[in-house]
Amino acid sequence: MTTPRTLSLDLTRRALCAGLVAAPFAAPRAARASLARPAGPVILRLTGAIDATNAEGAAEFDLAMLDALPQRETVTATPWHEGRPRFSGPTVATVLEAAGAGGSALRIVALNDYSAEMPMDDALSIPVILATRIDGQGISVRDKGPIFVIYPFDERPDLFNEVYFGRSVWQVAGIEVLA
Ligand SMILES: Nc1nc2c(c(=O)[nH]1)N[C@H]1C(S)=C(S)[C@@H](COP(=O)(O)O)O[C@H]1N2
Ligand SMILES: [Mo]
Repeated sequence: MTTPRTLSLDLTRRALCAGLVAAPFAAPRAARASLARPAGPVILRLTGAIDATNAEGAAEFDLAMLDALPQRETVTATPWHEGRPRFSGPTVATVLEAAGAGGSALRIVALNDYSAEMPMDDALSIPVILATRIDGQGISVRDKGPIFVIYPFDERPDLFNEVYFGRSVWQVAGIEVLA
């Protein structure tokens, strides 16, 4: 018969074992996180606080890799487009997950070296899209592509203001995950 004392000892031993077993496996998890290597031109480069890399200190994505992630779309007006186009692409959160990212904020960097800081909370609580398509068509650099940060303004009219316009980086080339 199991007395309360031996039960608690048993639980303690199990907790210790779990800890001892879990610890060595927890650390290499990052290294094991797999991220395919891009076959085509790299259009997005994540750096900083990321676990999954496929280049020196970076997680690089070509268009096919971004297309392979779950897609989100939103139909919305923006200050930069006529009418209400349909924007589609992976969400910022999806891309962060693919790169095993964890941090407090993101620095979104554009081809022209403009950059804006996005609080991690935006990525976690708003389906912000890294749009790779407008009405199903790829976005040329001339049209502020290949990636345009799109907040779902029509779904969330409260976001339609300068704070979020400033975070709506176009010609996105990189995301630095800030610890
Ligand atoms: N690539 C890039 N994205 C950018 C900017 C920029 O200069 N370059 N400016 C940002 C800021 S601060 C704002 S308010 C809006 C400005 O858009 P507008 O220049 O069309 O008014 O875009 C944002 N996205
Ligand atoms: Mo701005």
